[in-house]
Amino acid sequence: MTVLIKGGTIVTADQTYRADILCTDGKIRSIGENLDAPTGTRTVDAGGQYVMPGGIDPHTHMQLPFMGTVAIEDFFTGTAAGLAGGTTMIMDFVIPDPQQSIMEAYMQWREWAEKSVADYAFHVAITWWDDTVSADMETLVKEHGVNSFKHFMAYKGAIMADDEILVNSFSRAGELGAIVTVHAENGDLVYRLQQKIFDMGITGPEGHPLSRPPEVEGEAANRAIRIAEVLGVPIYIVHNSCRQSLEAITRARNEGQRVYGEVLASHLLIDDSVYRNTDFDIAAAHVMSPPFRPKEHQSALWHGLQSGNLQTTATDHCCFCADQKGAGKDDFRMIPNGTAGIENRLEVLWHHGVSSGRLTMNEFVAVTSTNAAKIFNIYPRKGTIAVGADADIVVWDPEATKTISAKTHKQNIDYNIFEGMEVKGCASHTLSQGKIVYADGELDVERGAGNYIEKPPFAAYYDALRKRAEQKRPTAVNR
Ligand code: DUC
Ligand code: ZN
Ligand code: ZN
Repeated sequence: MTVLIKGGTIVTADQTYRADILCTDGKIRSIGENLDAPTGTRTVDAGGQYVMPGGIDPHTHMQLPFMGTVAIEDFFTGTAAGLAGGTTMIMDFVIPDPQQSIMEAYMQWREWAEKSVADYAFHVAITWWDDTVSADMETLVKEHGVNSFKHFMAYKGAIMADDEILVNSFSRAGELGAIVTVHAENGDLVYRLQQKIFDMGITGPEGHPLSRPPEVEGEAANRAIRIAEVLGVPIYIVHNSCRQSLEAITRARNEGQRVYGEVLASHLLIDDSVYRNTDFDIAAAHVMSPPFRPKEHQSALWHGLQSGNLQTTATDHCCFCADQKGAGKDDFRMIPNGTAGIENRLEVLWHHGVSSGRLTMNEFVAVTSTNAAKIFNIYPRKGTIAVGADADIVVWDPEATKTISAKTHKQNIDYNIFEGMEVKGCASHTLSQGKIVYADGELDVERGAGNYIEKPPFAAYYDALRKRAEQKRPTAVNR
């Protein structure tokens, strides 16, 4: 398919300019004024609209087996919902059970993801440790395009990585030229607090945030950052929800450490009052970890994005319906953790970020697409509008308005955490691999059309690190 996007204003992370874009064979072939199109070309009229790189959501969990159930949004429905909101690529997580071969788990997730309608990549979680895990990490980096390993510092007794696992895995990731990522919450503290709160008779969803205060997140973020510092490995902290973890990141970045931080659109916009809703289904629908926080944390997180100490936005899209959440009716510890948002991330961030003056349009592109592509080393194939880049593009109508609702969303979940939010600025068209897959409210997707995107290791970062280490090594002269 050849597609001409005509008359729009291109917005990338560093430029805003008027030009047409011609896409063929999945790539951006030319960019210029008044481009001619070969016969048979489909034209998208982008007059009065912005043309931006498609969103990259670096944090999703499609069809994740978790807490005794399975997230009901699968790779097909989830990537389709993403396209409807202008997100053209996801990075999902392979999460092996403890003692399960990580290679076997990776193959399982690859198979599940074959039905994706948009491009995808994987982070692989390290949930246990032995020599086979170490060897499989090497195979994943060298033969399968995995350059990021995830560690859950929470979920004690299940997938939690303790300090010994963190040290072993971070060290191995460094040898392989990979980046490490963490879910930062002190799992031992969470476990203790959950027990205490439950024993006090607080059994409903309001117990969830009480058992995971910001301090447990700040402590874990700081610990992971310092372990990464000692071992000389770059680190990415997922879903920062509070001032404490942002401060840990900011401090380390000010010291020159390669530390990156992600924030969820939901943590920027939703506060902890949702857990005090007396309707169990509504309160439980918001149970995710880390939990939503008191409002003052939202301002801190916006400031983190504005200052560049947080670089990416994500959703942690992980869908459980009311009947699944009901498993924790009498015990908040049993409520499956997860909320949705892949379809709405761009529009809520545009409305509350760009329209409110918190972010420029270019910063919006950076935090929804470009920075994730750069941090995970797939730039400029993804994350920008440039000749030769993948034709993953969103045409954005800044005048379109909508009221977000579970009644109309395409996500496979019975609740929308942004229910009733009115937004101005929405995707009018989405192109994935140069094909128009979403236009004026309708999806036109093909099961299995999504490609697996390999993420190469970080040669440049590790070269720089080696040079620094050599310079610091004592010699006969300066000893
Ligand atoms: N947090 C969630 O809320 N769901 C999935 C995993 C996670 O860390
Ligand atoms: Zn997490
Ligand atoms: Zn997650």
